[in-house]
Amino acid sequence: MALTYRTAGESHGPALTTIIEGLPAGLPLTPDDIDADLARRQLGYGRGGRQKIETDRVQVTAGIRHGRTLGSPVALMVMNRDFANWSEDRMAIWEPASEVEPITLPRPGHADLAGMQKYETDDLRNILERASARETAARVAAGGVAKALLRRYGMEVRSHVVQVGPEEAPRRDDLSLSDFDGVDESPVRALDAEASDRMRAAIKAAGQASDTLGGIFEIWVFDPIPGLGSHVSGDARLDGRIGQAMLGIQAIKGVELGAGFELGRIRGSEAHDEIFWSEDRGYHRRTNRSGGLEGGMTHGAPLVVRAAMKPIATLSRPLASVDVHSKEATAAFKERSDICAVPAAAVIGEAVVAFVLAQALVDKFGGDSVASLDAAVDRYRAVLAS
Ligand code: EPS
Repeated sequence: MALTYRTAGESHGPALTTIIEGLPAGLPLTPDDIDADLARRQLGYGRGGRQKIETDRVQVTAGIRHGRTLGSPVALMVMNRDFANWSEDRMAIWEPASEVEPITLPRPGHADLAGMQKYETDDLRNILERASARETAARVAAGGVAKALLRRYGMEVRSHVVQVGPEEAPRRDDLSLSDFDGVDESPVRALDAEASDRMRAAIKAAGQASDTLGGIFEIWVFDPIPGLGSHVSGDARLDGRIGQAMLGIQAIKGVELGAGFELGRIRGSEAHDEIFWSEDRGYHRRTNRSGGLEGGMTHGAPLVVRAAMKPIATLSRPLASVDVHSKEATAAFKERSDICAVPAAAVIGEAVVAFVLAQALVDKFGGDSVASLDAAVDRYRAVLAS
């Protein structure tokens, strides 16, 4: 069975739900496998008031017994504590206790206007609630499970923020797993202390100007098993699957794999990673411009994915819009929001990349139980070593 997940839930509804199907039985899991990432997603300088209300913790309602998966769908729930403030009226499931006016001033950069047209509603809350990046908590929950599966086979997923607005961190192509130790202690999840200070100052200045900032983050996956993904069809290529997963995150507008767009500017002799072999290392590369991917497959070097996030579209100094009732020019709807969420987006990026790799792992090695997955991976590793 293919490994898939689906989320449900509105930003200010009762809860977020994640259902994961196709996990092998017998995978050991602890609450911390999920909760640690949920907590990391809530960090970052520049978050708004909502994070003071929420303390995200997972509740498992199906699929796990005595700390191990059963092979049945795993259902995860993250409560929205803020729902208590919305349940009577604005987000009442049934008839609201008092009349709720529709919100008719779509925000540029949000799903509001196109969503109102598509779903034929004059109330942008009907769109906003699901378009909100609150939903990413549910994806991070799925990612925590995927990471536990990957970790079993020696694969570790990390992230760092490389740019906030105009402030860039020095480019690093040589990172190792231990370089990421302590990255969560930076208020913007940057590896370089000086860049971290500049990024923090940029967020502060944007906030003081009632504005918002985007940025760029990078995901690294260490020790991927070679041969995950496939060259045989476009939709089997890991490049495409990772691109889809990353671009499926709210506000992500660009993705690069390895040297990415730079590869369009240089010659082939400078662009590719020459192949070497030694007794102790087997096949290896001295460069990683491919970001660990060739022909839509992992080749064993770290997977490196970069993504650009646009600035948050809810502005406290709102942009020009039009009232969908009167068609009069007006300022867009204004709501409490974040100034910058790039540090959180990096954690979300880890989750979606982890899930794509876990899917590729299950696609390749199959099996209804981790015991059969273990055996298939061991056999394959023995073939690679021979
Ligand atoms: C979001 C708006 C803000 C963010 C939210 C995403 O929520 P609120 O409208 O409740 O202040 O805080 O992100 C989260 C709640 C979260 O947990 O990440 C949006 O419009 O996308």
